[in-house]
Amino acid sequence: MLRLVVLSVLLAWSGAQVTQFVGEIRVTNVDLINIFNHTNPPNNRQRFSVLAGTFNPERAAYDPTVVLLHPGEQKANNFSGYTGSNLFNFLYWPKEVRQVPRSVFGHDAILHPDGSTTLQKTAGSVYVSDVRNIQFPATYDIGAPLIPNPIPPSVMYHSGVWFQASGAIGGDDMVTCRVELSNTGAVVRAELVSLEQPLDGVRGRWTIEVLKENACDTNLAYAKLRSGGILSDYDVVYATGFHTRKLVMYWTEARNWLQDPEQLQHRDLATGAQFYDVTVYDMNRNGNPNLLVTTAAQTGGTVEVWDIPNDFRTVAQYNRRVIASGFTSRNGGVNGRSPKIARPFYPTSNTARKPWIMVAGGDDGRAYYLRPISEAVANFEYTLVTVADHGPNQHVGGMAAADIDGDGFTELFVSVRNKHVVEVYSFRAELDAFVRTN
Ligand SMILES: [Ca+2]
Ligand SMILES: [Ca+2]
Ligand SMILES: [Ca+2]
Repeated sequence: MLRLVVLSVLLAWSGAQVTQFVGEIRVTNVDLINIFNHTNPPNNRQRFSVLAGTFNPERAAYDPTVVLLHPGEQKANNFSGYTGSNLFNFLYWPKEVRQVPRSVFGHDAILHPDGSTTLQKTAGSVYVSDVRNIQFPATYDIGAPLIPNPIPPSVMYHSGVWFQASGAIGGDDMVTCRVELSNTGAVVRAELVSLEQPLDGVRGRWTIEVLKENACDTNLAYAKLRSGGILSDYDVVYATGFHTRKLVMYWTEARNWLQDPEQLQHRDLATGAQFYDVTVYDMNRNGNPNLLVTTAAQTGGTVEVWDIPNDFRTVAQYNRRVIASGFTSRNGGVNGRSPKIARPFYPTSNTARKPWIMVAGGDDGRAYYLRPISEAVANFEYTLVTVADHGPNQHVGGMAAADIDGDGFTELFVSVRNKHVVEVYSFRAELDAFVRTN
């Protein structure tokens, strides 16, 4: 009897809305968003900015990347009169516009992978902006082929990861997936490729190499993992195939990825679903990394947490666990998919607990978070809480989280494409009391 009472209290609490709407920022055609973390900010309100990719449904129109500079300075005004500025204009549907780790170039930089499969925007590439001064970025096309092709390539890039793929030439290299689709949406080619950094860095000519055919096409996550193999640790890449319908891992038994491509190994972890997002993070705080994965679907999309076994190469020992399901498009079209991204975050400055998970519902028009119901490492139950519901025919493609004003409570950013806004929500003080005492 006591147990039942406790449970019902917990459910009532966990269903309670602990975010409050702060304001919205106008960004035309906003899609995926990510946080930019400034080096040595003068104060906490200038620590973060937000990077946004955009998608204009007009044929052949460019889609800029937009930066929302220091939104922490605008929170007290509820972002009234505040807008972003274009970082780079000449893009076709930039996807995961992200900060490049500072170790790659020794200074701040931003990656813009682009390319659409329709609307005369199929000439995708990979761009990097040198943002030592973010107000005056210098942008380079690192995906351009060594020999210029009179026919623009028809290819779409989504994301990218950085690591020392080749030790032959100094500097970290990029590994990414790219895809070409036919007019009917069939996969023409889906490739895992490397972009090797030249000696003169971002300004130089990058070497592009196709590492695997019939590979991935969307997101990637990098992890350095130990195993019982020849090497003490391995550079491992997990990648999703939204179009190729699989979740794949790649590693090499050679000393580095580009030394001997014949030794590049791959295993399909799962097939048959439209795998969209993948992140490597220790979701249950047991010291072992997990995969946080989404499958996007017209009906029945999922958020999943996988266990990576001690020897990451043993496919049979991966434990796949659906933690939220039933995501369903409400856009009325055959191409509607839900959910899109799912990423770990902390609702307060207390990071000594399990992370929560933000979930962008995509074509279901909603933004959510998943809250763990227990800190026990063996418990993977979460409560799904709706942060915002924009109704049918809206697209919530991206979410991002950071404590932009340094008050200890995280802000959630939600991109609503058809309304052309990024909404901002804050976690409230009531939450802190709950997190502290449980
Ligand atoms: Ca290198
Ligand atoms: Ca774990
Ligand atoms: Ca805050």
